[in-house]
Amino acid sequence: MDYQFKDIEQKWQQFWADNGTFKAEDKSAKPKYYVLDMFPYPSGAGLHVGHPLGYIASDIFARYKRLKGFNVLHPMGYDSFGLPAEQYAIQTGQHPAITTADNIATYRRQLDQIGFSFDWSREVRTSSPDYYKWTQWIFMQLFNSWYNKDADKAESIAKLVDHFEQNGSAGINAASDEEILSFTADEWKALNNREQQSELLKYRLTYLRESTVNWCPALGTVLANDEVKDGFSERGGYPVEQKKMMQWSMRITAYAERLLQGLDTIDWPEPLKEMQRNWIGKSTGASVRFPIETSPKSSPKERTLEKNVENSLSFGEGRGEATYIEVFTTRVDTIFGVTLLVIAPEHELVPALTTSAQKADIDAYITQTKKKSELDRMADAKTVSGAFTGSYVLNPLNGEKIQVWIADYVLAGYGTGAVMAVPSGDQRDYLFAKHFNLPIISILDTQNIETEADPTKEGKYINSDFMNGLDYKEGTAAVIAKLEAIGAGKAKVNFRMRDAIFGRQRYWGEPVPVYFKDGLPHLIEEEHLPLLLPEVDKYLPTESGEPPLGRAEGWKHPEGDYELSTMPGWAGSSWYWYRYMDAQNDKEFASKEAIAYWKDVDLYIGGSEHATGHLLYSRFWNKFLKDLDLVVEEEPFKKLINQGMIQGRSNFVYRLIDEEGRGTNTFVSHGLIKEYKTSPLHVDVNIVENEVLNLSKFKEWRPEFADSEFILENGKYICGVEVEKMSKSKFNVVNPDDIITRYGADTLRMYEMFLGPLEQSKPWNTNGIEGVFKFLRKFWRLFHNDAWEFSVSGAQPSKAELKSLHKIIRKVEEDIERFSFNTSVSSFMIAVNELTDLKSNNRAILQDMVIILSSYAPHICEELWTLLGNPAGSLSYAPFPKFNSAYLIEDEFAYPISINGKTKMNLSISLSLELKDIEAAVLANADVQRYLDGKTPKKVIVVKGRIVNMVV
Ligand code: ANZ
Repeated sequence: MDYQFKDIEQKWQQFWADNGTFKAEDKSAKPKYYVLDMFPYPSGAGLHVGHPLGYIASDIFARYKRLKGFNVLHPMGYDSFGLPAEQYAIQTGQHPAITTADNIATYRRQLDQIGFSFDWSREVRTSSPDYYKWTQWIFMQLFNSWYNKDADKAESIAKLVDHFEQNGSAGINAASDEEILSFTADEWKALNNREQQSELLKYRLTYLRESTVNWCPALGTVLANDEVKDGFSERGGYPVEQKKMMQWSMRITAYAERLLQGLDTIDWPEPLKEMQRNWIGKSTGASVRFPIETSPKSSPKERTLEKNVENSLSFGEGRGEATYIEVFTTRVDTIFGVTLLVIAPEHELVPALTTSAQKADIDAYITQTKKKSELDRMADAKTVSGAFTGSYVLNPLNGEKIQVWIADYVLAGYGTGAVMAVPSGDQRDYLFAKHFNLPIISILDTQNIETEADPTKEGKYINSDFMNGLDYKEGTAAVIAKLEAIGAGKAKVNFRMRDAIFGRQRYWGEPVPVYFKDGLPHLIEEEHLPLLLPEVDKYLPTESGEPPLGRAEGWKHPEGDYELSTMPGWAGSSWYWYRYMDAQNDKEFASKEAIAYWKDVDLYIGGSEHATGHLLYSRFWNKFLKDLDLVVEEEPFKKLINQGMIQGRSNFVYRLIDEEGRGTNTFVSHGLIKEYKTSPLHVDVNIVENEVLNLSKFKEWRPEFADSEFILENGKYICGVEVEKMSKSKFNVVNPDDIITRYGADTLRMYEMFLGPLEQSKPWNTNGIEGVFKFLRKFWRLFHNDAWEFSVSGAQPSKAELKSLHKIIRKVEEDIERFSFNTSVSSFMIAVNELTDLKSNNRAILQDMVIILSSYAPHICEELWTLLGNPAGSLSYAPFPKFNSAYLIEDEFAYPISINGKTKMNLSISLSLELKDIEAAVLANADVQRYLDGKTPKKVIVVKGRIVNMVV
């Protein structure tokens, strides 16, 4: 029979489903291997050909690992909470759970058609209560934990309370809010429950606090930084503004250092690691307190400097009126070059520092700043602007009086929101000082004031008695020591990363398992998990502006109101790989045994758009679960690969424009558009083949084109082509279903790999798909005779056959181990061509070929495998053929045999023969004898491995 891909593929997909062929074992003598895909959000549009790219690669790898004797876990599920289903619900009133279930059904049908070897018995859906029960449970563990910096891990809040009861706050080194109290054990016990709870909130790893958030009025929700691009929401492109709100946050900053260190232990693409490093943004420097000059009368000369600093720094420490401005600097060695202090316009001390004379200036400047986004503020390095507050601080080391300014280049959210400006050390500070005519002091003896100070190169510090002669490192250490001695500063590591907002004012997400009593949050009882998402009449905020959960009737905890915001999109995806290990467990998020066995993900494939969102949050939750001894590995994903995007290949038609500039219903073929006035129009790529427009389909495509006319070239309408993002609006979306209907899933799988290196982005281009289809048919042909009857021979394989086979064994093994899937496809084609040329139908050879090809094209291989007489379904666990290098050794050479300088023929002779034996073999050959025509050569010249020449 000819290659009937449709029947074959349906048959095997059914077989795999019925027999649970890819069910992973939870206990096995085999080594484990965990291959994970980033699970999809099931959108209404279904899968396009770009989506399966990574899934195909991971499936090839998973299947290959099974052949290599591993117990492979290769699961799939759905990240099914999220905004699109809810937006749709708002428009149509349809419950998001229904939309989501429908979309999942479509995804599942599409995925099944591609022949993936997923273990569907472990499917997860983040929106299903038996899943989000555990997301809520993890939230509760975070609420019940704090970060002990001395132990460098999370510990239970109960332990912290014990410590407070016995020792007060002394001896606690926590990652906490800034404004924590110091107290004795007695003082702690004297606090009422409310006071204690609000203090503990400053330590919890998930906590409530007022924060400035990205508020998107159109979406009615708060967005994470990575969901905002250039001041607009990534989804939908709506404007985003800054707003202060009470918000749940996750204290990810506690893990900043571990998140950074961990990157050195994992095999991820370097650019991705670099993005995480930048996001974490570690800076090593110092914090320095500049005393505010409180009374203009007391000049530093009247009091000793130390006294002065001490007085202002110790006065009212921590509470009441501020007496100093704290800056963060990475260049504390430049402290003697500080000639002004610049604070962010939003800095909390601005009102207190502004003198009445300067008030108008400062107010005007603040108004102007509000119009700029943070991004604009950082990007705009050239325009200098700022306003003087009228107040001064003192340099803590030399008592110099320093003006305090506000300027928008200083960001409120970074460091302390205040900068010690060193015009001779920093370019922005220099421009600022120049513009406002402020003093500039060199800090190095070699320095011209216009050059940036670089003490790492040359020059000696000046303007300081104790730094003279020191190098950069020593100078920095000396300044810090001085500052520490007078309590005016200390070494400090600063991170750019902020705590992560953990709440959305939306419906379709996990309810936060918290209720409020006396204004304080309390966890619900664990036995009441999951806290189910309640029904609401509409998916909109309430009249009073509360989130949609505020509409749920009778939804109330006996002791108080439930939290009304839901968890953000990243909650469910921050731990899902553990659920696959033990997806049905209703006692634990996964059993200890399952976690001890599967441990971590060996290979994770997904898009690079998750570089700082999902991949950072997942690492954070993983480290937290590790601290609680709930999981065994510090990092969740050992190796990660980002697959490239498949771009759309758009086609265009060209509408003829008439003299009045109006569009006509005539379309000009692409090669002729220079001769006419036309305007381009996207056309559905599905009615174009090899750039030729199907005219009748075009007329049917849209009613307005029904009687369109065409100006053709060579009788055809040729379309224009451009590579763009694959999107509905560009009519360039290619649905895998259509490809499968025409060519089958095996062709689709191989073709997607054939398009190019996995990591690279590349346009979808069906022009070469026929070639892949023909290859599979040719492979099928090897097993069949001319009458398309299955026919293989049991003969001993020839050397040439073995050589072809072992070349491909080695190539595919090397390629897959390097994740170079595209290069294998062309090697398969070469091997099949070689075997075809050799007229090979050798069972031993072909059976091994079937195993090698099966991870790429599983359906055709299953069919051939059973035709070869093997038990159905056993292919997936057959041993991958062993490469034997002996078959590749070139042991013969085809000598050109020439007589009187003319090559007559080639003759294969073993390379191990000596010269006289070669000569004998040549002369004994019947064909050579024929050429010699009975004559004996006068001379025979043999060059080993090159040529045999005879003179007759
Ligand atoms: C004095 C100085 C002298 C500085 C010098 C630099 C060069 P990174 O590496 O990004 O951490 N800075 C501190 N807080 C800031 C804020 N909120 N907004 C804008 N700039 C801020 O950079 C730290 C440096 O950026 C700090 O070191 C501070 O300027 C500035 F020759 O202090 B430096």
